[in-house]
Amino acid sequence: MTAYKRHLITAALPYANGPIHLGHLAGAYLPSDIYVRYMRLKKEDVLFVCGSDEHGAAITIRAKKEGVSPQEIVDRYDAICKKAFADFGIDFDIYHRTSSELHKETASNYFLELLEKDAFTVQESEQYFDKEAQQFLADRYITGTCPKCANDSAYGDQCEKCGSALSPTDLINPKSTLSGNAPIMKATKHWYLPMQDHEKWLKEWINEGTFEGKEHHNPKDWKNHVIGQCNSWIDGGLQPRAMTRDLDWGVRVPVEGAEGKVLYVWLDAPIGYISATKQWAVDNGKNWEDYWKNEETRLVHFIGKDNIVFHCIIFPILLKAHGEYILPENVPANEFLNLEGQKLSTSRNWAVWLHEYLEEYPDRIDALRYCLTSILPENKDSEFTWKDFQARNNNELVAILGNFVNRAVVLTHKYFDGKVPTGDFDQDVLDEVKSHYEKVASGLDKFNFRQALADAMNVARIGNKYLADNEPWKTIKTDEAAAQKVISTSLIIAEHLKNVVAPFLPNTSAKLAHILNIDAANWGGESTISVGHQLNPAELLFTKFEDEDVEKQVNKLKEAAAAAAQTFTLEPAKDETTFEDFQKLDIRIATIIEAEKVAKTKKLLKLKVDTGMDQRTVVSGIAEFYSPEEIIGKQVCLLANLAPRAIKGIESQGMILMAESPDGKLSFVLPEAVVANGTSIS
Ligand code: B3M
Ligand code: ZN
Repeated sequence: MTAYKRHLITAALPYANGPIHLGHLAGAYLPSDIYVRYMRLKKEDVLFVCGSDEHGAAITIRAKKEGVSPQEIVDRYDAICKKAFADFGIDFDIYHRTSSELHKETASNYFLELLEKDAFTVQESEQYFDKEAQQFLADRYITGTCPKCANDSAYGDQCEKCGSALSPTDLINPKSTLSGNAPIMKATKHWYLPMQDHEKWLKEWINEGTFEGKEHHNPKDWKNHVIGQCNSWIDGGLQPRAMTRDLDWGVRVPVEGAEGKVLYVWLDAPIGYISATKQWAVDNGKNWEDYWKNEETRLVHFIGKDNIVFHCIIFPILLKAHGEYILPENVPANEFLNLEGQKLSTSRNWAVWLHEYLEEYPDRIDALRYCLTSILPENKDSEFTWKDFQARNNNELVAILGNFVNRAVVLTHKYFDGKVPTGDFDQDVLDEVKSHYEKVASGLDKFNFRQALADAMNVARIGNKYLADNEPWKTIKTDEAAAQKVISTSLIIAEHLKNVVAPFLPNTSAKLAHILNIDAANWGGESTISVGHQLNPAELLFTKFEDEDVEKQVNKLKEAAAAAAQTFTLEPAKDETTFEDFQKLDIRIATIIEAEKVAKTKKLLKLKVDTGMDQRTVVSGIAEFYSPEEIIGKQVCLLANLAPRAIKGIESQGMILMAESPDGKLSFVLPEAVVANGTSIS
């Protein structure tokens, strides 16, 4: 395996169609930032690139929804995301844009170079087309049911639920997202990447870590879920994939006869890593090719799991097909972060937005970094709750890290005018502390950020215990030399703490350096604190997050989601009716006693309900929202005197009343307390 001279670290280019939320941070940006900070501390040559992904249907659909131009959308969100990252301390060397001229030129040339190398096949075929909108439907312009996992809102290029990459024709029941209509077929010409020709080397590269007969990386260093997703995709058989689209927003296809066509966003976007590197090289007098065309460079992509196939299969094929580029040495993708029991969602506005958090809590940057790092979805989905945030902030940052540093510094000021009292240290405890550099490093080297943070935090734990065991505030009266030794040793522990937490908590590390009046963090370096060294006054590193804060944040989340739900258009009010007409309806409380799916249907359940008067069969269209098992024993409202109707050959004797939200979700209407079956509703 190669000894690397430099590292090129990329973090997924977020779509400039919305602000950054905690899910983005936990997926790619926080782990990559921690990793890069660690590499910089070790004085490695490392370049960290990112930028806005400004093409693709994610952008144009958003623009259409807001009734503004795509350019307005990307300008707005590029600025918001860029600022939020900078304010939060995600320390990119460059945050670039795929709408820049340099990028367009880079992507366009890359396409031409691939064309020259015969990397594509050109094919005319029938594609889905929306007659009403007069547009071909690919990617996010078309949705339907995923053939792999049955998710009914899979996109034309990908199912975000199971991660499969799809083609529009794979979707079951395809629907245009522009008009909601079923599409028609229409012929069009596209440039295809014959991915099936690349199966063999991809399999070897991913599973054995060999490339062109040489050892490329150790496959044991890759996460299992990443390899698993790649294999299941390759084993499913790779298909030719169109690298061009019939759209007017994007990088133009630079060949004759391709008018009205742009590059596929998943060809365009990863080349964004290359153009970002080029721009950085121009700005810094460096050679970009050192980072992309030199085997002594180690390329690592930090992404979320929905981007795995694009970074582990499609982009590597594009790199290999070109021939001059290196392949990623690792792709440490994270899984998803959920929020307060639900999936994060931009459209439902169920999210904690980074720019809003920073506005509200400018002094709690490291607290958020700490909490998110502690729960990173490294190998499985995880969950952020404000209650957990509060617990980690109060019980760990305030009570352990902050408390230890504060005690050590306050005692130094109280007894020794803020000067390090002696050069006589407790070597045993310092040795134990120093062993943590290796532990933290080993976690970070393996992308085990949670473990690495826990190990860094243990230095504060050791410090706290050391103070508690030795009680210098007591021994100062009986054995001053002993107290001096404990305080001096604690200050050295605090100095090491400043170093080991630096990749995770950069602001805390800097503050600690200031309080201790020493240099910023260094990795594993010898202590610079010696007898007589003057400290600065103590400052609190962290403050408590109160119950009111938790409540406020949870409410804010719920209110924002409710407001977003409200933006659906409601049904217009119905015509007036009479009390007499209403009285004709016999609505009763009944209990579901049996439930089963109706064969060959997606929506129907056959229920047996006890109405108090009788037991009867009702067919109800709720199967997409409730499973048979979970509803047995539930009370429901039943329209009991509805004329019987045959549904799929089953006679349905009544109708269960459901609340239907504007987006079509159904939920039961229930009496507030359990009441007798047959109770009537009027
Ligand atoms: N913009 C997808 C996303 O934001 C995409 C990543 C591009 S990385 C080259 O999830
Ligand atoms: Zn799926």
